[in-house]
Amino acid sequence: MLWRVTMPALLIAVYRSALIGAVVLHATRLLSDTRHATHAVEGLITLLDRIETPRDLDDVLVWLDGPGLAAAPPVRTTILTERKTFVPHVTLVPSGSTLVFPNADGFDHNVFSRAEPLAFDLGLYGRGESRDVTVSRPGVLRLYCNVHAKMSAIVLVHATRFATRADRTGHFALGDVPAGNYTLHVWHERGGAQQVALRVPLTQAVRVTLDARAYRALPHLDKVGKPYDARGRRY
Ligand SMILES: [Cu+2]
Repeated sequence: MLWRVTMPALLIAVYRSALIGAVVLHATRLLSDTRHATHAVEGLITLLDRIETPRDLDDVLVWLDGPGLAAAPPVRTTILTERKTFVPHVTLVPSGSTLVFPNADGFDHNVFSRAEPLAFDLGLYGRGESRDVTVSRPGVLRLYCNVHAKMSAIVLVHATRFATRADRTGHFALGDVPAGNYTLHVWHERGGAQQVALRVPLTQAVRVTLDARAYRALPHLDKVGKPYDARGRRY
C-alpha cells in the first residue's frame, strides 16, 4: 500500500528535479556564453601628412588597454643592425620579451634606449656578435645607436595580447576581444599618439586621424644625453 502511494510521488519529484536541473543548466550556459563572447575591434587610421600618400601607414601601432585583458606569452625576436639600419624599423612584442640585436655590419654598433623605465645600453660590439635585452614594462621604445646618429627603431612593448599594426591602407583589426570598456591607443612615429575610449562590442568601426603635417625630425641625444655632433661625426 505504502509502495503504491510513494512511487508516483517519487516519480514526480525526480521529474521535477530533472526539469529544474535542465533550466539551471540552460541559464548557466546562456550566462557563460554572454561572458565569453568575443568581438572584433576594427577601424581605419588616417594619417595627415605633407606627402599625399604616406608610405608607412603600416607602421601605425594600435593596442588595447583595460581591466581583464589577457597578456600574450613573451617571445624572443631579432632586430638586425645592417648597413647602419635597424631591420625591422618597427617591432611589436609582448611585455617580458627578449630583443636580440645581431650585428651584421663590419664595424661596431652600440644599441641603446633612454626611455625610462626601459632604458638600456648594450655597449659597443662588432661584426658577428650579438647582444640582447629583456623588456618587461609596457611602452613605446625608441632605440638608437650611440655610434650612428641616424640609426633608429621603434619597439612597442604591449601589456595585453591585443596589439597590432595598421595595414598599408590604414585598416586594423583586433580579434577575440571580450566585451568591456577599454582604451584604444594609436601611435605613429611622425603622427604622434591618440587614445580613444571604447565600449566593446562596437556599434561602428573606429576612425582615428593622426596629424604628421607639423612633424619635424629633431636630432636625438646620445646615450649619455649629449648631442652627437659635440664629439664629431663618427659615421
Ligand atoms: Cu650603429
